[in-house]
Amino acid sequence: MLIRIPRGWEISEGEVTPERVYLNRRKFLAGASAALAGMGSLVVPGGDGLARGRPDRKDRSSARLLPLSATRNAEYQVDHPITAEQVATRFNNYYEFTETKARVWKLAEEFDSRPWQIEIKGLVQKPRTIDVDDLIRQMSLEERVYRLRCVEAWTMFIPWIGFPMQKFVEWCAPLSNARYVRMVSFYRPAQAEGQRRASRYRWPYHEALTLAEATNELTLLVVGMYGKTLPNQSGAPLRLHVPWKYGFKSIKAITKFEFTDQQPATFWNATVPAEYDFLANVDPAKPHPRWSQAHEQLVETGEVVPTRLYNGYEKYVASLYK
Ligand SMILES: Nc1nc2c(c(=O)[nH]1)N[C@H]1C(S)=C(S)[C@@H](COP(=O)(O)O)O[C@H]1N2
Ligand SMILES: [Mo]
Repeated sequence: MLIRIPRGWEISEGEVTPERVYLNRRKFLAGASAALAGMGSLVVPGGDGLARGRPDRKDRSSARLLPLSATRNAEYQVDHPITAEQVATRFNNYYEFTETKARVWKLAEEFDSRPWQIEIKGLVQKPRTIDVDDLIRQMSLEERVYRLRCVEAWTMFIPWIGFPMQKFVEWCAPLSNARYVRMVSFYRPAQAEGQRRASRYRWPYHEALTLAEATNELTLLVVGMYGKTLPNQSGAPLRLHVPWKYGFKSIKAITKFEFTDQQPATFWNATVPAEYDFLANVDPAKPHPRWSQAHEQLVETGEVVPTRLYNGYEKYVASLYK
């Protein structure tokens, strides 16, 4: 059975068949392994798991990935082999850089993702700014394998390393009238060519969750993947992953958390309100206006499988939407 999956989820972009995606995949995999062979090892042993703020270029860009160890949490597994690292880190949506998935990793290579300050503001006891590595040191890290289901109907299985957003929210100490958490990414046109183009996008990328969603046990703030620090193309130094929602909710490169009592605007909803809603929960019965959401394609194998309500996480989250 063939479904047509959209290539970008841009109105201007066409759609491609799974065969075409498969061919592209083989092409980018070949390119990726050649690049890896030329670079030597990406991992520098002997790190303490956190990128320290040294001033040389490679440290600033997070291009130098450091080993990051965290115990795998057995509660959060998938019924499918993990997606190969070279696939997950060479097929990205990150419109600050480009709308072409296979080019993101290259264009993001020089991005300065360290040092990195994170601002916490709004309805909290004490607004503050903290360096990302100081924050990470205060959280205990774990590994969780989650499904990542893009609204474009493709899926990967990724071993993230991070900490529950619930712990982070507790640490922020929101006031009792806080109802939402708004998250904002960076605005740096000099380093991100997608932000230099005249476009209809309202940079910086911004997203939000209800406080109940942010403190659900599944919601993870991510600082690493595949046993290493997060590469730039995957959202270094800090991103979100909410596995029961379409991937666009999982904002990358977060610079700001703001607690509010009103529902914040979100990037894709503001751009195309008829197509992307605030909740964006994975739901096979609710088609996108331009394509079905009943099935999805596994990026690595090309296999097409049925989509599950809440991306298979119904038992954790269904009660949020009663
Ligand atoms: N800042 C930012 N975050 C973002 C995006 C983006 O363009 N910019 N794309 C989103 C989309 S559509 C998806 S599917 C996931 C993709 O994450 P991945 O590239 O690690 O697979 O990131 C999300 N987070
Ligand atoms: Mo996506």
